[in-house]
Amino acid sequence: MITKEDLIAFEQEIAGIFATGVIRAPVHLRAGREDQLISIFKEEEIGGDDYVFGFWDSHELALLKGVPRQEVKDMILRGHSIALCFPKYKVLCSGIVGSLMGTAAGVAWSLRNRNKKGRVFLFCGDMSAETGIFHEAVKYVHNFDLPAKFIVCDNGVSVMTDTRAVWGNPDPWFAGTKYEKHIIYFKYTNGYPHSGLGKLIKF
Ligand SMILES: Cc1ncc(C[n+]2csc(CCOP(=O)(O)OP(=O)(O)O)c2C)c(N)n1
Repeated sequence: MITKEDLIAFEQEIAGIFATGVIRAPVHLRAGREDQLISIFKEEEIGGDDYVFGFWDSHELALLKGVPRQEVKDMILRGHSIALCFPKYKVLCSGIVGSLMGTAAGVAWSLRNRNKKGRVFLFCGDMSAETGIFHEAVKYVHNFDLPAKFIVCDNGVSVMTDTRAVWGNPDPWFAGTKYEKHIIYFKYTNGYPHSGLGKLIKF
């Protein structure tokens, strides 16, 4: 079982390697949400049959889903941090905002209609959760009661822009709606900059 210390140490190791300039691609590090992610994986009993969808900040998700540490590290060193994909472990990520919500709903629809085991868990940020495609995917999953949950990790910002100021509301759009049944929401403060280390790394 992956611990909080494992997740922190992994990100610290990647930060150290990134600082040397050997990873010639973007890396997004996260700190401060380890407890929440661990308890979501535990409480939801996310296992081998389940699909995990994530975005540019998915190192922790891959580790928690069971991808071996060395495999995650190798993939990052090869420049794929921003879009980690491990089909064998049902971990699929993309660096494009809003790109996977429809896919996640479609996979949930397919699992249901082919009587397959497994559920879908899509992890995204607070600004991603304000996109139209997120709303559509949640609506579809809700209306057909598909086996999918959307986990919104709210760090308050979209890169460096205040998400709530942009949308003119202190709460996410789904707060207090029927759609919350399919959404897990938590707040955290990221211990790293949005991308990289906040300083110029020369390759
Ligand atoms: C289509 C598209 N537009 C812009 C970007 C650049 N971009 C990457 S992450 C991000 C902010 C997303 O904010 P949020 O969903 O809150 O994610 P988090 O802060 O948790 O990383 C943006 C604008 C992108 N990756 N894809």
